Amino acid sequence: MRNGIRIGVVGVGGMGTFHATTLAGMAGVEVVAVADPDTERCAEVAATVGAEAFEDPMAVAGSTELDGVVCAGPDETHAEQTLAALANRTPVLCEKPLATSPADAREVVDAELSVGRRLVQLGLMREYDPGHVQVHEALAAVGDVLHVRTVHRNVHPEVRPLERIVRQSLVHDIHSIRWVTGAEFVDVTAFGSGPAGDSFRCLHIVCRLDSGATAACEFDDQGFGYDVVLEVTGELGDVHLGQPTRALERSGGDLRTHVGADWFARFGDAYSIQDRAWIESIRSGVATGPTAWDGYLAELVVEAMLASFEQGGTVAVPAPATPDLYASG
Ligand code: ISE
Repeated sequence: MRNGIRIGVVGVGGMGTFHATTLAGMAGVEVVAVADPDTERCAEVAATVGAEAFEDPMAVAGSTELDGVVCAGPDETHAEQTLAALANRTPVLCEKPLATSPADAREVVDAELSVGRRLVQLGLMREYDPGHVQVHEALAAVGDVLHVRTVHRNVHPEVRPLERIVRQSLVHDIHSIRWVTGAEFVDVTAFGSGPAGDSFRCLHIVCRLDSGATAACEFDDQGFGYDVVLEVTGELGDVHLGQPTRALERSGGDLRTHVGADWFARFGDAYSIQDRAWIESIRSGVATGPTAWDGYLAELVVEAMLASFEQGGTVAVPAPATPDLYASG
């Protein structure tokens, strides 16, 4: 007998574990399967949520027994596992990035198009952050958007190659810019600095959008802590979203506040709201949130940014026609 919505989670790293425990805590939802080649960790998470543990991620991604699959393994696995779920018409919550190349992302889009309805929700979760929602709602008051500025500071334990920084981190800023402007990227010009060679840690990217607006993304991977800023300048005013207010400690001549060292402190609520929205979409049969098309377009911008870093100068971003399936969203 079925007790509720049956979910499988692929990958039990930080995000996969978060999804597994968050979803398992929701009324009417059962996490019945978790998969990860790290069998020890997988068994631990499986025991915590009362699921069966699998070593082979594809056993869960391609299972016909599930109502939904979360793809939260390494970036390189997202496209293949999402395709396996799509082959069974199983709804997917895929962590970003959708893929690690535009061609692979396009394959997911094409598979979803051949199903003929949306089944993929992409984990670009800032759309669910209450602060980002407020920015979106405030846009009506500032008139046409002229410029968007994003700042993204991260503390990553290991030095990430540039390709990882852009694909794993900047992908959020790329999506925020598209989301608040409703415009697409025309071209990007990237600048970076860092300790040596290709290990840029501090990035600055200037972008032009097809609405005539501009955007600038600033990123720093070795900052003081986690910090995300979104600022929109419009014809009539601007909207600024910084770090949410926390208590200020005043002592010994210092003024201190805690910002958190990673994104869970800043975006924990957004992830939970996202996961609830995904379950709701499984119940209603109407997919919502960031799409596979958003993931594909983000990949095109990621590639253009990487090309600009590599060869210098301005690099054009391709502008594929939007398929009807994604036109209203
Ligand atoms: C991380 O993978 C995330 O998804 C965070 O939201 C982002 O802010 C961070 O930069 C990424 O490394």
